[in-house]
Amino acid sequence: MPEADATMSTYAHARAETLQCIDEMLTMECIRGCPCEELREKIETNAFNLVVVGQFKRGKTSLINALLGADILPVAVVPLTSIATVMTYGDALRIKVYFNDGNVAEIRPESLPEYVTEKGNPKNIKDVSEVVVTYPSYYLKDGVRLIDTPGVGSIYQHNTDVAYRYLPKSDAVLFLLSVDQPMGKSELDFLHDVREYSNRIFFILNKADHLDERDLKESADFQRNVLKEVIGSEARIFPLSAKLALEGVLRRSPDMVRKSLLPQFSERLNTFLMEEKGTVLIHSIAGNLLRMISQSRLELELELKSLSTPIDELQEKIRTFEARKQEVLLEKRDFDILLDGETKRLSREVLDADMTRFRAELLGREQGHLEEEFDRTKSLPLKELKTGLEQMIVDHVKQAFNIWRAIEDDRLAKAFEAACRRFVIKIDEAVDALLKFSSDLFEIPYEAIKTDALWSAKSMFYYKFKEQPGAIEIIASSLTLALPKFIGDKVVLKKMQEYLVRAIDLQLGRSGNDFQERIDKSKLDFRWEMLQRIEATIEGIGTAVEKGMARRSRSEEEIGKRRRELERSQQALSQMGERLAKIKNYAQNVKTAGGQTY
Ligand SMILES: Nc1nc2c(ncn2[C@@H]2O[C@H](COP(=O)(O)OP(=O)(O)OP(=O)(O)O)[C@@H](O)[C@H]2O)c(=O)[nH]1
Ligand SMILES: [Mg+2]
Repeated sequence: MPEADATMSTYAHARAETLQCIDEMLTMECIRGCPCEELREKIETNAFNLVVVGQFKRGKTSLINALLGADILPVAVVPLTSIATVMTYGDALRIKVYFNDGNVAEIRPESLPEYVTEKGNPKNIKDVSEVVVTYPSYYLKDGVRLIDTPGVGSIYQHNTDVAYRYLPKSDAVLFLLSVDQPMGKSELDFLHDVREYSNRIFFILNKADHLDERDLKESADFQRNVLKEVIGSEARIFPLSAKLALEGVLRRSPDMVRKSLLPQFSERLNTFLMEEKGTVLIHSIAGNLLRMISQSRLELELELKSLSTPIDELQEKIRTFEARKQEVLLEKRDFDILLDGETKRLSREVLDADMTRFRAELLGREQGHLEEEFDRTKSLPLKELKTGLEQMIVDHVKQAFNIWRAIEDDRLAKAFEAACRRFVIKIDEAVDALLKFSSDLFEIPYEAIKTDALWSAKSMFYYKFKEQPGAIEIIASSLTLALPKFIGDKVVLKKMQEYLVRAIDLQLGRSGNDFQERIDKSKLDFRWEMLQRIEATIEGIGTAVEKGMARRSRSEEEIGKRRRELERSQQALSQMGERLAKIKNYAQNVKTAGGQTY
């Protein structure tokens, strides 16, 4: 397998250079309030979720092993994977199991099948939420997370549910098909759903080793035509053999690896990851740093100007600036009111509406299940009948909420981000206007730099979710069983119906509160960060002028010394600006050239 390619080295260079610039800017006295640490962290923790999905037994798990070149995850001929496994970068192979009740256990690699497979952990009786495996693979570098999901469409509905839970978190999807089974209706339906969440899909036609070259081409053409009908355009399909690739790597046989056709796919995947994940962020960070440089240059110019402008004139300009500042402070209040309204609308139109819809759906579905299960088990003694039904309700409600919460989380995060994006633009405009105003007022140059907002509501929102315990507790039902069996049956059913409603409403209330609390907290964080931007700008301009004014009373010699210092800083800023502009240009070019996924 290729260990690196040309794109990677250029990207790696851009990334390293950006980090270097950040480090240098941290030490530059003339740059105030650079959130450099934060930006550095954004680059270092930039995660990209690559979710592997498909019908059961297409070879998803095998493909992950092949990509990593190691036999880590268990594969089998029967529906196997039942829990999602997140592969992420680490110095050594380490495995952690996260349970729904919030517990975490580190396990040995040979115990993995006891947690992630249908055989070892049937119907997820161990209540595992997900498994995280760290491994030192080149593919997982720089924040790529490869996620193995259970296959959909098998007799195990809970496996399908788990796969669906990971779709909203995907940044790109690897969709597995295989040559031994042409695409069926249920697979197409699944693809339809996947496309709701992602338009960045790689189609892989696995098990290519079953066919010779001619038949493989025929199979790929067939699948391509089927796909075309669903997605409306020509899809690129990567035929390969995950099994052969892994064998080739393990036996150190480059010939087998080549025959597996995996390298064609992995090269495309590499390029894509660099373009999508890396450069988009680098572009935006370089843009934001340039913006900071431009603002710092303006402040330097202001101080220089204040060293030489006649005092009367300067004081007159300061008064004009103060008046403008008051107007901006008023605008700040308007932002607050708007933001409040927007988050309230979000709670009402997204959260409340989703909760109502989910409740109706779940209740309808589970009332049906309850009746079916009652008919099936009503001959049992009352106590067993009750316990069995109660357990079923608890299991189903828990499962349904785990999945719903993950999906709702994504919906809210997206809606919140959309609402906030408008504010970021408005705030940036207000800041730009203030800077432009000052540059006109003091007659100094200023270059306004437009860049996309780096602030990400989505990641902030997810972060807050992580803090929430995943456990769902369900109250015990109260029911006396001292009744004759023939009346008791009816009473049990009625009580269980009530219990179902209560269990759902209790969970809904808790989840609703959790979500609402996160909306409120995210709003406060966002508000603080935004207002901070305006304040920092006002302060920066004010301080620069004050500094210049204060020096006016000093000796000519001292003023001259300060002027030379400022000029040196100007030069340093302009060199830094050139370096950042180069990085931004590189990222821009890669961004424009890329973009096509299927
Ligand atoms: N011949 C051949 N068999 C393969 C290939 N890839 C996977 N298999 C076999 O297909 C079966 C299923 O592989 P898995 O990787 O477990 O498939 P999966 O999609 O993860 O299955 P679930 O997790 O149950 O959905 C196993 O017996 C694998 O050995 C391949 O490229 N060629
Ligand atoms: Mg699997």
